[in-house]
Amino acid sequence: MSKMLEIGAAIEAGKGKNVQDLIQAAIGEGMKPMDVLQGMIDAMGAVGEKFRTGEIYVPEMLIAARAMKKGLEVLRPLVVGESGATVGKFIVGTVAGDLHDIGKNLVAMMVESQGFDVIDLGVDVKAEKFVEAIKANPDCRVIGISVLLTTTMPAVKDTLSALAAAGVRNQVKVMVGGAPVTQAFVDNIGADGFAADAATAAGKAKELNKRLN
Ligand code: B1M
Repeated sequence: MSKMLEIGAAIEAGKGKNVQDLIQAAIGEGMKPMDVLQGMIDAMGAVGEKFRTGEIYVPEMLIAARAMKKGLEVLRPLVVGESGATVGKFIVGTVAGDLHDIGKNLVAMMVESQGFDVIDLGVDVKAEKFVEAIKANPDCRVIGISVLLTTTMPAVKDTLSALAAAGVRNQVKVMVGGAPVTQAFVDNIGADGFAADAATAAGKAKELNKRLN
């Protein structure tokens, strides 16, 4: 069985330590960190499919997510590298009501690898917390909102309204992403950028950052 398949199986089985050891071994055998990362994302997608079809339930999804995060602890330094100088600040969080953060963490990692100073607000981030973070970082030009549930998508629009009400909306460009998000949704709520995956998000952050400098 290929190392990547073994990593995927260990993620699904929730064996975080195995995932870490297998990642080290795969890198040692010459696999690129980005290829390992993509394989891990695919493995989480397979977990999601099993949940969707009712083959597994939330607890199994949770243990897989934990194993994925353990793996990312090992992979992160290899992906982020020594990005010294910062090109700017990037405030990121998962929207209020939503506890999914694997994708958000990957986006944070990839944006950091492009030289940004990332301020991660975590999950279930209320609109006022985004407002406070922007006020505390007036030099921040780009913020990112991650959303994974159709039921929490309306909270993204509420967050944009809260930024406007607080008078900070024009200070930042807002990028939105997450499995259910589309460009049409982003346009419809008046956000500034959409990215379907973490690598694209890193490029989009750089593009949006330039637009306001
Ligand atoms: Co939940 N969950 N989950 N879940 N979960 C999904 C999202 C779901 C699609 C599963 C399914 O039904 N197939 C479904 C949502 C359906 C919908 O609304 N569309 C679902 C559900 C229903 C639920 C619960 C409601 C289940 C329940 O309790 N009945 C519940 C909700 C809890 C809550 O949030 N309030 C729930 C709970 C959970 C756990 C907490 C157990 C766990 C999350 C653990 C964690 O994140 N720490 C979990 C997990 C793991 C999943 C799945 C299996 C995997 C999500 C994931 O991490 N994918 C997921 C199924 C799926 O998505 N296929 C599912 C890997 C990750 C790398 O992909 O997050 O899409 P993703 O991120 C990508 C892109 O989206 C993009 O880049 C990332 C990397 O390439 N991206 C951005 C993400 N954020 C971005 C931001 C950007 C730009 C790009 O700019 C700022």
